[in-house]
Amino acid sequence: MATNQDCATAFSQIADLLEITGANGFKVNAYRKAARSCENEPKELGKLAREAPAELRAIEGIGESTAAKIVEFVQTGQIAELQALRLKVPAGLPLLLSLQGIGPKTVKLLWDLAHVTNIDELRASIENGSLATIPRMGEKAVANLREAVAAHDASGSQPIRFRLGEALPIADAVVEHLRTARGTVRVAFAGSARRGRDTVGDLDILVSSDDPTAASTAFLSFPGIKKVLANGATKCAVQLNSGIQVDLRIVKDDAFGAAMVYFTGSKDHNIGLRERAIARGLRLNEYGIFQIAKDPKDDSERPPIASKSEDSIYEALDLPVWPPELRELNGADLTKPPPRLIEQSDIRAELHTHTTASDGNLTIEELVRLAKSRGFHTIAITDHSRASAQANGLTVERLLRHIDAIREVEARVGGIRVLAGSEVDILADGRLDYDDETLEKLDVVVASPHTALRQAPEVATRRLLCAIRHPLVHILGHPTGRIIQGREGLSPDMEALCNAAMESRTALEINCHWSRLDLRDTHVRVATQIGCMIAIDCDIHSADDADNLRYGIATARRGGVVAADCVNTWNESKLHGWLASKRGSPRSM
Ligand code: DGT
Ligand code: CA
Ligand code: CA
Ligand code: ZN
Repeated sequence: MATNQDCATAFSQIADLLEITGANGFKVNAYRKAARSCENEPKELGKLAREAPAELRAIEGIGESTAAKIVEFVQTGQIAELQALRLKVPAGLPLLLSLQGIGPKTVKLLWDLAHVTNIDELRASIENGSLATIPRMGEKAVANLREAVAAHDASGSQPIRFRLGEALPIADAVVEHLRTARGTVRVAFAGSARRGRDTVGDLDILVSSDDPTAASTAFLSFPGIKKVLANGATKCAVQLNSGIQVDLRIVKDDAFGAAMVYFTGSKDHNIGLRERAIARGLRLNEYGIFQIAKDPKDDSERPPIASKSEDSIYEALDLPVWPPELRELNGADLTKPPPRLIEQSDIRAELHTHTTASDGNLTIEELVRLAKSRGFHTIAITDHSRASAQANGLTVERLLRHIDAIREVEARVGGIRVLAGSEVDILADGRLDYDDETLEKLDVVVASPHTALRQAPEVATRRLLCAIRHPLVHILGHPTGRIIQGREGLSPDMEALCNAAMESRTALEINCHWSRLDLRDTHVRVATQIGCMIAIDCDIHSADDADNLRYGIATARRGGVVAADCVNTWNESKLHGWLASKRGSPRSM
């Protein structure tokens, strides 16, 4: 079945091939836009194509022709235009697009003028010098291509992406390493890592320095480098033992802000900024914003209007400063002020944790002390229910004794509210794993799917709606059950879930573990647009898990969550008021 990602991939392949074959730019852009729309679309395109194809056209970026192609793809598994385009170009040519920094324009140039049709021919034409004789192929362009081929040879052809929780600690370590180097002024990471994407292709580190050689030497002394891919005056790239590539850019401190904007991306956001600049008679690049010279022959260096800080770049374009996590939305109106997004310091409660009673490795007391050390006013203990046998889920009898133990620790430790809860399995048919009489005894109920994660979307939607509407459930835990790079999980109708969650005042969880990040960013966006409540929880099994909060916060920010949307930011009385509203008689203090 064609997933949204499959549709997106097909459209961007069409766009690439059209561009390589010299098609009209409008057509190319229409397919690129359609690809991004498919990727960001929370509804299932396959389902729409089958059940309500007319609705496809209502999606921003999907027109008559692209809508028809989605239907064709869903019905036949193929798109005739894509097949036809593939026949028009040599088979090895599209693979050149997988080289870093090589777009369809370059591929077209290589094919038209250098008669390069695959990577081997490209490598040969660089080495024998024939490429350098082609018009429009400057020394720098050839050097970039050489670097790209070398990177391809080093990493193999399969681009691997790293999960946010694997990549960010490395980014932090590289930044820290460079901070202490001689001559470095400002150091930061940019790219998709800064935008908080759930996976990143490579890390992009930026450093400003008066002494570029010292900066690159320091970078190349970072421990764990497997291979140096590039080593230039302003640009280095390495591959670490873990396989991740780290790009370093060295800039003058005056240009740090402009470079941060450029290398944070996303590419789409950069394009939006650049169009805005052009419309105002300005030029924007990684060095700054410049006035365009009136006389085209006047190419004297002028100082930029803005370049030192990111804020100054946005100000010069008369735009609000966009948080990195939102520099992604295609078709977003850049002039519309973005919301004041939630921050990690807004979090004051953790509502999803496991102790040694089920599959955690902390005791109740250790968890409570951990939460106190974070300054939280509330922590919920939510061990697994009995159906999660592999996780040592609690029988009703064990649960009742566990509640007593939780009350005892709360009284003994003091200074923090400790909630007796459960992470109750949502069974395949939507029933919960404990009966209502048992659930009523709990202060907080997180209901989560753990099994039957390959259900058809309609079945999954019905199942999760049961849990959301259950009057004793507070939070829907990791709603889709996806594991990034592990399993797809459920694909429920997110809009239906969010509408029901809104009505029943049930919160939808963003599970902070970097292998889950579930809800994912696009789902969170649907939730915030509908206005439903979000829980951001670490699903703590061991002390380290509490540090995953930053990944959940990044995902929340990408979805446009503001503090008030998130129950974990509420003060004690508001949070406990909501929890008690789903119980007949609130527990007396
Ligand atoms: P990744 O590494 O695949 O997860 O995604 P990014 O966004 O980190 O992409 P990367 O590492 O290729 O480039 C970092 C940023 O540099 C990117 O977000 C925007 C900027 N950039 C790179 N290439 C281009 C380009 O051709 N045009 C524009 N406007 N910006 C670019
Ligand atoms: Ca990157
Ligand atoms: Ca990069
Ligand atoms: Zn769970």
